[in-house]
Amino acid sequence: TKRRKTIGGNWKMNLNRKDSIALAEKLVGETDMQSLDLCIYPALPYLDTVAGVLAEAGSSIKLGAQNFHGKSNGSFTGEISLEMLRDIDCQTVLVGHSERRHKLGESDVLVNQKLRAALDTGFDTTLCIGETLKQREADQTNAVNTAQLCYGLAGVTSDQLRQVTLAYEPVWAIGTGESATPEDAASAHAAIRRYMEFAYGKAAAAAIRIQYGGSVKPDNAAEFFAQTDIDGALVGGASLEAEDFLRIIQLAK
Ligand code: G2H
Repeated sequence: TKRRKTIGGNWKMNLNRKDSIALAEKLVGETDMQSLDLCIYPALPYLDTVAGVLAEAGSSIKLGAQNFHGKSNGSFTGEISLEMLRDIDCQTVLVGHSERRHKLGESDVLVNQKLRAALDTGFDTTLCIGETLKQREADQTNAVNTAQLCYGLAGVTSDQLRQVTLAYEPVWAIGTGESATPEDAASAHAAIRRYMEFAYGKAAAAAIRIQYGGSVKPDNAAEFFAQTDIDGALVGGASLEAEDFLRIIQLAK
């Protein structure tokens, strides 16, 4: 099966208003999106501003939110709803990023609630999964990924699965400069696809896209993209510099 590659730029809690605009402007100028899907995830306060940059350029880069609350409105001080995100032309969201699981205490149950709320509201959703160093050393990589998929996707129908992209991000490789070897990543991706086949059948497993994430850079991206089960990347650090990110996009084409 030929799957269209998909690249995400997760800006995390970085860049101010001016730098967010500047980066978005550089990206819209230079991306031809015929052959892949591209999405950027600016910090929440600048989503609307970046949406303006994308709209003005008629860009097909998708706007994504790094976080959101699953309820549509109400007394949830400090939270932002999917309806609000849709109102500012945000089309896609991240769920289950390891930083939210491990630094901000998001459980599998919460990840599942958020994922289903996003799918029900019509958002495309990237579900992130991945093992910690301790779990990898205990040979639990595939067991952890399978459990996170099983909990994360509970109640998600085959129809809804078309709105889902997966991102495999080994926690020990995130922002550490330490990336998994392409072979390690490929074997985790293959196991993830096997689980998806078990859960949703052959066709759905062949169609779903699995991004790799964790210190992807211009000089290692090509090796990841060359693996059959790796369908793109979720890029953090290297998405903050237009030149690096554009290089990675180029390599995915
Ligand atoms: C993994 C990745 C983007 P980085 O979190 O989600 O970040 O490329 O900085 O490791």
